[in-house]
Amino acid sequence: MKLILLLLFATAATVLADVPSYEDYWYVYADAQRIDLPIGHASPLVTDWDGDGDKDLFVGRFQSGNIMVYTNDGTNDSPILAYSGLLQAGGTNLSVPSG
Ligand SMILES: [Ca+2]
Repeated sequence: MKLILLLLFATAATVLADVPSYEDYWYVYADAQRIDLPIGHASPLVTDWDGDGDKDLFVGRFQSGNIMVYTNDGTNDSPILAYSGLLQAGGTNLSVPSG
């Protein structure tokens, strides 16, 4: 009985210790306008796309599957995002199918 209680306590302590905490949400702006997707289900990716040392933003869109590219004209601490268009290859918009 003591062993079971000890295991339960240890399990509960582990679960409680792993509870994540989240910050409040915030909006992301590009070209001084809030990035807003009409359908939602955005898939963001932050990476240094152009190799200039600051993080850029990619946003995959549900339904069309297109990927919007926002380059960072600011810094990593104070990003200033500018819409650069849809991600393309060979002049064609790339699309990632859903489903
Ligand atoms: Ca960059």
